[in-house]
Amino acid sequence: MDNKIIFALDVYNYDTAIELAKNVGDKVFAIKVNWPVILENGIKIVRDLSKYSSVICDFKLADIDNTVSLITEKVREHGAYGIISHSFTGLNSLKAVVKSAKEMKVFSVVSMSQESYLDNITEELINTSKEAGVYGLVAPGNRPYYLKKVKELSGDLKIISPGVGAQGGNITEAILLGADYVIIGRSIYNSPDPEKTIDNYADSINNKLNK
Ligand code: O7E
Repeated sequence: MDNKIIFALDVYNYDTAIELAKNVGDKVFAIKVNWPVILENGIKIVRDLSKYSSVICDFKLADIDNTVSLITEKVREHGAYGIISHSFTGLNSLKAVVKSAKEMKVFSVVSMSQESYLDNITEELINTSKEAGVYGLVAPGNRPYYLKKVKELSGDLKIISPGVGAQGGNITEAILLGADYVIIGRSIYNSPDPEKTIDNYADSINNKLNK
């Protein structure tokens, strides 16, 4: 079984971030960074973290084409593996992200782990994402109805799913419903032994799926 976890590294402190990346980097598919670590340390931390794992920049881009292109180019310059964009901003904006990303993978949000207005337009968001040429979709691992719906409509696109652990979702259920990778933050970085916690998640997947 290949590695199914994307670690959401939502911490501020540089040393804490690097230490966690060092300890768990080879046990996860990728590390996802969001504003907490970037606002404190700047985009340069992406290069430092990339020594230990592929890095996905979760900036949930939502702006006009020129602005999202400028941000995407900067992220690419720092060696990120992937970037996350919203898709409600429409085809033009999302296409601009895909174009500027070049070899970087683009994931677009089509449904969130908490109820949102996206729930009314998930199907349109998937169609827009497909037309823009994204690599994958973000769909909730803790809301089975929406994850299933996204899986049914996603075609060949990868699905990455937050909401497992602290937000109540179950890792094996999310994978069985169609998540290719699950995004997990607090229940790993707040645990007394993050490495062991990841091993336990991996064991629960193996036990359930290899039966
Ligand atoms: O709840 P946690 O601590 O396991 O962290 C979940 C992470 O997933 C956190 O970084 C949060 O910003 C992100 N996330 C959601 O929780 N819900 C969503 O709908 C979308 C995301 C997300 O990661 O979107 C881009 C992939």
